[in-house]
Amino acid sequence: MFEVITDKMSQAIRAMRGLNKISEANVADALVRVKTALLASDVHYKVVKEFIANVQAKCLGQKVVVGATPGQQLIHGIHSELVALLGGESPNFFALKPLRILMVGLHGSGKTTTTIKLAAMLQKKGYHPAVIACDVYRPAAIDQLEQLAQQASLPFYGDREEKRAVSIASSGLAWAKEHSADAILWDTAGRLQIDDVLIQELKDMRSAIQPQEILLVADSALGQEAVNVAKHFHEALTLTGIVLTKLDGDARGGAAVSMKSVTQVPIRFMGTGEKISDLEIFHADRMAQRILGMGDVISLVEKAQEVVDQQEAERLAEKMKHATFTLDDFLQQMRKIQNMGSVSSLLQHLPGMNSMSSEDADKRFKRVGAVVSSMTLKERRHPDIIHGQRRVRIAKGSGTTLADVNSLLKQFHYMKQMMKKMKNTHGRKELQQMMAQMGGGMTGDSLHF
Ligand SMILES: Nc1nc2c(ncn2[C@@H]2O[C@H](COP(=O)(O)OP(=O)(O)OP(=O)(O)O)[C@@H](O)[C@H]2O)c(=O)[nH]1
Ligand SMILES: [Mg+2]
Repeated sequence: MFEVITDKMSQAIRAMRGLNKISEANVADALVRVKTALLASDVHYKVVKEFIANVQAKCLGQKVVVGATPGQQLIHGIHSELVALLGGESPNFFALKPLRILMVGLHGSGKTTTTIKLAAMLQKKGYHPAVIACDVYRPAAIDQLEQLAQQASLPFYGDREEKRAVSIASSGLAWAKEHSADAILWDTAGRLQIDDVLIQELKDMRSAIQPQEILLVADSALGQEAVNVAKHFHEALTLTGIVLTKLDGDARGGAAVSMKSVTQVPIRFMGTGEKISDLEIFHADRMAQRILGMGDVISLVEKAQEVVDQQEAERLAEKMKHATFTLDDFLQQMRKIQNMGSVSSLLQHLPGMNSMSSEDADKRFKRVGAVVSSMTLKERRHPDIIHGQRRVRIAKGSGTTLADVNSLLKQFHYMKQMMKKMKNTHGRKELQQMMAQMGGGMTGDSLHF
């Protein structure tokens, strides 16, 4: 996802890490790379200009905070500016009931697919959705929506005799109300480009159905053009949100970054594949982290969830409650992480670790395994007894150094402390947090075996 912007921005960010002073000259210097990265990713030039000016103003006026290096502080400034650019925190989309949603967008942007994806998501959130086919132009458009609705077991309304989209929109509304739907989605026709006829039709539909949400579905590969498309649709219809589609493709990421800032319309969802489940809620902060290569601990947790089964989760949660989680369990978790696939791909999700080569990562994980394996059963269950001579023996036995052993124990101790704080939460949630903390705990000094 967004490889160009991610690669270039993370390169720019890496170069900043070592910065030991914030002065006008070296901030400007560092920001030249950021600027180039954004422009190369198709971010609109006006957006780039404003972004750089904001970061500069923010960073230069700031004193260096104790505990942070100037480089880190600059990165932090860029991150928060990027979050703001991507839209910050949006209000909860799922707060209203009933909810009427009009889906609009250019031809082939993914309206029909997204209508179904979103309806399916609403169903998961406890709504009773229904979808209404209002594309009367493209042959087979109605069939496409009907088939997808069937696949997702969603109520569907269409009228193949009626040629006026507005009439279908209205009769669909009445039908959906009769069927007690509390989230109604209208799929509409696309055009190759915005034209007056399309806009008038959408305006008429808007008057007829009074939607609370008008979502623009936009292909993220549109690049610079995305900004104009969003602007036009917004001027004509007053959009309430944007859905970016095809993020799984080779989009550079510029569209995402520019659209919100030019229109002030929040990005609400992102399509990440062709399957009905491939729709995610858009989070500006997670996307900013991803783009900057700072990793996304949350996706790591989600990935981890797929591997750790429910039973195991409950067993571990129980252990955590009593803080009897041992080094044995720790080792098992490490192995699970390894089994989740390439360690390096997982590490990309951890802050500060994405620059580590897969070789490095695998070596480090192996080292952890070796250290724990060199402990006796008793030591693994009661790590508190591992003092002086035992540490030396373990280091020798595992072919590591005393510092490696100390570091691992420190990290484990940190995890246990985190667990104690989590006594009140439950099962799977606890495990999620633990996995996230594991990520966080490994990123500090203690990681450097
Ligand atoms: N890979 C990928 N493909 C997608 C995504 N969203 C939609 N598509 C595909 O894009 C193509 C067009 O999607 P549609 O939903 O038919 O687009 P539309 O806007 O309704 O198109 P028209 O009705 O012709 O205007 C289909 O092949 C979809 O499977 C996505 O997030 N990722
Ligand atoms: Mg369609």
